[in-house]
Amino acid sequence: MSDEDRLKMGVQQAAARLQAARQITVLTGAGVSKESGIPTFRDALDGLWAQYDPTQLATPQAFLINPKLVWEFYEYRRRLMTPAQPNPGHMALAALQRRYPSLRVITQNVDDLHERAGSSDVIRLHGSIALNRCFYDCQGYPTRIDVSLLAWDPANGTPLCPHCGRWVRPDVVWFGEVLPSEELDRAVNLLQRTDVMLVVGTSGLVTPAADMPWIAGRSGAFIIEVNPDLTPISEIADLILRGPSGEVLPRIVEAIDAS
Ligand code: BV8
Repeated sequence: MSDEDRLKMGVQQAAARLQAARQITVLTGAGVSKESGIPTFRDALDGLWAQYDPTQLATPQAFLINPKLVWEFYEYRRRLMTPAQPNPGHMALAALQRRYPSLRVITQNVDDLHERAGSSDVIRLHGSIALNRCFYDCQGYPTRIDVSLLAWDPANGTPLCPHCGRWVRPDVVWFGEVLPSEELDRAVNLLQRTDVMLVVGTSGLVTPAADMPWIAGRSGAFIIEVNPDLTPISEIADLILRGPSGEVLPRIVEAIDAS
């Protein structure tokens, strides 16, 4: 059987499972934004950033050692994300939620492409790169800061909190930091009553997000993985659709609508 025939058959199986589902939960990673032009964590970054490992910059320790470097790393990624548009994969997940309103997307991504594609009530495990907050949350967590209202010289590095005068940081979850408890609790509660889970565009290496397919699987969920490559999650996937999410997900929606 050719890869295309295998994928065609898999898309039909996925469509049938989703149509029969009571609770569909989707977990996305950087791969779902790849076709929007946003590099994944596995991709080499260009220029200055090619010499850095993102996991070594996305930590509170790195920020305390060199706030200006880490701030500029996030400004670089914000510039990459600004022109990015939702791709057909994001649009397909929003279309699925319109057909199945209880569907929820849990994302590891810090871009806003799911929301801009029309997905609602997205569970954001790792925060949002578009937002900033006081590094010390001096007014309580989260002390959000709108840096567009601050007069500051980027040459001096990060803006300073208008309340306490200390550093402003991106409102994302860094490695070594705990995830927002409300989002994590919502995700786990959902997974325990999920009967079909789509795992899209994640290498399954970062925890606790990477544990989520196992949580759903233990609760009896049928796991469908959408990824051009195999990952640790492939070992527990009941159905593997090998391909880019921007091509595979729209085909699943088409198969549902055609049936
Ligand atoms: C925590 C926000 C409790 C920031 C991110 C040792 C010491 C300390 C901690 C740890 C340790 N060992 C493990 C840990 C836990 C650690 C961890 O998992 N580390 C990893 C490096 C092993 N996790 C944490 O620290 C978490 N907190 O555990 O708190 C704690 C506290 C203290 C000490 C211990 C425990 C916090 C993790 C959150 C980090 N923040 N993002 C920012 O963005 O800058 S994580 C970030 O990386 C992303 O959000 C995402 O989660 C992850 C990257 O993974 P993916 O999204 O999967 O992307 P990736 O590039 O890896 O893969 C892309 C995939 O797409 C590939 O499979 C590819 O094949 C596929 N693809 C490509 N093209 C396409 C495609 N798929 C579909 N279509 C395509 N077209």
